Amino acid sequence: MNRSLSVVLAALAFAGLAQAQVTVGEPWVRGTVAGQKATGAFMTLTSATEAKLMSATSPVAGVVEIHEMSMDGGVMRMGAVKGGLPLPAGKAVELKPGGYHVMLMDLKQPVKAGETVPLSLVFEGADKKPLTVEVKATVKPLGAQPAGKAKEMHEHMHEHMHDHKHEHKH
Ligand SMILES: [Cu+2]
Repeated sequence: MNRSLSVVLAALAFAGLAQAQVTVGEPWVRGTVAGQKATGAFMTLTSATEAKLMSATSPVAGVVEIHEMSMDGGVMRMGAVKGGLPLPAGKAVELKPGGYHVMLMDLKQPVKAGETVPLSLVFEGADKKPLTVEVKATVKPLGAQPAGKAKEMHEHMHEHMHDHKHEHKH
């Protein structure tokens, strides 16, 4: 083996050890109806080493943000997570309705149940190097219970209103 090749291999081995490793469990996206411009993507993130979810992109959305929902004086608010979503080493962090989520905005088309939505998730480990993980999220129907159509619509309207409350700073 010549000298320069062994140097390259050593560098690769080092990069492999230092880079963050993140497992993405059960990614899904909430389905939308015609005219709806925003929805959420949910999943479980587990990083082997301490890391942060910094950003995400998707071909179906013009703008993607990492959001958190919180109660503020009895009012549900959501907004962008500043400085990235922290992922402690070896601990599963759940992105779920009512909590952290990946917000897909400026949707280019409705996303329908049964389809898959590609997402590129960008993480940053302690080494500050970006790590991109590609996932395919399954689209789930808007409301789960088939009996509650009216309720479903009601809930949907609420969500829609929440969507419009986003502070867009383009
Ligand atoms: Cu949101």
